[in-house]
Amino acid sequence: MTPITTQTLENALTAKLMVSFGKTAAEATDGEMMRASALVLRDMMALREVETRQKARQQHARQVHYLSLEFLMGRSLMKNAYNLGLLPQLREALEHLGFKAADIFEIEPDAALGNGGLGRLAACYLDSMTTLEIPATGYSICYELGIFKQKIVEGQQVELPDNWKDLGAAWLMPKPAETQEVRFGGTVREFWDNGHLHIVNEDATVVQAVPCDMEIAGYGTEHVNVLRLWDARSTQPVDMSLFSRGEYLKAAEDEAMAETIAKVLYPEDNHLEGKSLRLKQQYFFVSATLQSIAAKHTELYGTMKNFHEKNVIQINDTHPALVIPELMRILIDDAGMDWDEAWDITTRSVAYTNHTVLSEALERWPQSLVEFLLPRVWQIILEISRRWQKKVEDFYHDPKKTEKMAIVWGGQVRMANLCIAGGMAVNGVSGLHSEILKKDVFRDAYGMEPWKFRNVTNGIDHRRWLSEINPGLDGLIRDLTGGDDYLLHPQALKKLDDYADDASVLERLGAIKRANKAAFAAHAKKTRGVELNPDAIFDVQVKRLHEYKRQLLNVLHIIALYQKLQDDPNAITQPHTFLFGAKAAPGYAVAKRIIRLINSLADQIDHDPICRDKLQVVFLENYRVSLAEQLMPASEVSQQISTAGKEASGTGNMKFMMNGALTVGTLDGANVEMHDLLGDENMFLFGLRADEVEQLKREGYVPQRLYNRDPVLHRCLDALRTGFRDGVRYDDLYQRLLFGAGGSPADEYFLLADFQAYCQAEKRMAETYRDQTAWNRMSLHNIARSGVFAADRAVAEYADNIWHVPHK
Ligand code: 26V
Repeated sequence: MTPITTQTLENALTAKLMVSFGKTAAEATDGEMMRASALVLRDMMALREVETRQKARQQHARQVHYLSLEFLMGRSLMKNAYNLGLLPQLREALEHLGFKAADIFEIEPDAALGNGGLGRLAACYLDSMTTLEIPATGYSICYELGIFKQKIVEGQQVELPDNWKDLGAAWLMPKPAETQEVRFGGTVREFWDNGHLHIVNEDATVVQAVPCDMEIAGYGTEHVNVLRLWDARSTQPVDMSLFSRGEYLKAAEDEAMAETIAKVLYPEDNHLEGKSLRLKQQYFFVSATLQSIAAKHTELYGTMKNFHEKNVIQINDTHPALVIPELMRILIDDAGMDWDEAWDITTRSVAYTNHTVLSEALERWPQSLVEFLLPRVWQIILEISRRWQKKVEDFYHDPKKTEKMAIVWGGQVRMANLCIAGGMAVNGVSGLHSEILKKDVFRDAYGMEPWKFRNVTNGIDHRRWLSEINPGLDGLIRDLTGGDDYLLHPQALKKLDDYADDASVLERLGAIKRANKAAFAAHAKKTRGVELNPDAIFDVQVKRLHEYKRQLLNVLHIIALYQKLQDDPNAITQPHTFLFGAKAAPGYAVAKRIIRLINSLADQIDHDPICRDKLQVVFLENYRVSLAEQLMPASEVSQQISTAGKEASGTGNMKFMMNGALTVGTLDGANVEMHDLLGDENMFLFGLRADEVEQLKREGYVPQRLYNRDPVLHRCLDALRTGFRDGVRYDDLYQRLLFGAGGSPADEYFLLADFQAYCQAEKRMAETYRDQTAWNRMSLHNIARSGVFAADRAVAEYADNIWHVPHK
């Protein structure tokens, strides 16, 4: 392939501006230039995608289909230019044409079609699947509105709609010719025709699913995959002739249903609300996806009998679990197979990843809703459930186990059990999490079918999360490892360990961090008007707000520090800045209270002259992928302080580590694996272990005792009740911790139990920080050992152990 020069790119941009917007470069706005850039790159990727697809077809390669209700893609312009090897040329071309490249990158909205970890993981995996040259497709919904934009008004979260498509749609290629029809409701009718039994869904509401494809370029390869996002449309515009036939209302209803399905991403994370629209979304995208896969497969092979040989369907949590009965439906009703053959194919095609052990997040749907909305799928689920139950009974002869493992029980459909029954593999996302699945959450299923259970520890796209966003560190790595080998072989980062005693390297590493902090401070000043001291420790907790993630524990420690400072203004010598970023699910009242508390505390400290140049708290509004990209390179301390056993893996922890931040954390999720690599000496570990948490729960945990015994804790909890200078009191949070409320037990997540240990860990951290050489050495070891947390490694494990597909 001939390399693309700045000049070629410049010409392409000029032409694109002209053709698509009727503008010259001099007339175009930043937004138009961003879209023109996207279109130019999209054209290049589209060509390669056709070639990739043709090659896979010729080779009859096995295809991976990655189904997820969420893909938290973030911005794509810099990423695609980077992967296509065009970033320097694009920058130059933009500047030549009179634009500031940084402004063009900055104007792109995040494609925020996800809540947090689960959605971002899917985005990282698309990059790796493509880079590893795996023929893979991602599938999701083309939500009109992504995760809400967060504003903080008088300390409180306000949600605004995230209209990302105005500029973001430049990446999308509608493929109306590949539209699928998805049917809801109606009745199931069986009839015989010429000796064949036919099953049809009559009087159903039909919604059209129109694919909008987003091209995904890999790094260092011509391979291009696709993220297929389904848009919902009504079958036809409301037809007035239906009116006279009394069908007008039905038509109007269909249109209303179609319009709402792809409207908005559900903003709950780790909490299920059994809303019928959510179930419609799930079936809509599952059915459209499977029909399109089946159509392509049949076109190529003329049969569905070898479906499992040529396709593997990975489902991201249980949200796409309806693939199991839907594939059964297609194989039985459309392809004419009998039950056993269809079941054999289905159970060799689908694999399930679990991402949470929180019981409130395990999906259960009311049977009445499934029955009403998806009558044929319901019949199939019932039959799957009946057969599974018989198998369990025959194996265990234990009614308790029968109940626990049931798919349909007590008027509910339990999606996780459906996935275990209908899948060939079930995996957790970190070593600890996968063990908990086997020992606890899915214990009985593991006892019956142990071969299905695996672990694949999560990983992140290290090209985006290190090389692209942290050019200073990327430069150092290239110098020390002798080039850019680490981009495709992340384990090459290990070589950095050799420089642990090289003073000049450690100093350079420190200088890079200092420059990144200054850059972040400048960005924060410009975009939010907050003043950050780049000489303070940047101590960061950014993630969704949830009680189990224990942002409140972080707050309690800061209150303790603040009170210490009241007693002795010289208690802190090293300036310390605590940064928070977190969205709360709109219906999660406690989470919203904690956001308000962080803002109350920030305001209090801000207005107290004692704290000047010593202590600062900042709540960063609207935390999202593009903000994380600014923040990770500037962070020094990574707060990963969830109650042990609750965080399935975490992936933010990996991003911090790769950018040289040191972790203050519990032995939870992938922190355990980080600790295995780093040892006690390179991270600040504290708190109860997962088994100790369980033991304490069994023995009876009484947080009040700790409150009565520990005067520091006592005083800091009392501060919640007294409230802050803004006049807001947090008696509700105090009550929750000491007495429990609304059905949840006192201090459900063991903050008080870990409080002292946490304060000590923070103290050790701050003391270590005084010795910058020691700090930088620890930081270097963190970067050096972060290679295993590359998504390339994780995807290769999926490919080898679950999908059985070859890869680069
Ligand atoms: C559940 C629900 C329930 C219905 C409404 C929408 C919704 C959205 C998400 C979820 C489950 C979220 C589970 C999740 O995000 N888990 C996170 O997955 C990360 C990637 O594996 C992992 O690093 C985090 O530890 C885990 O919390």
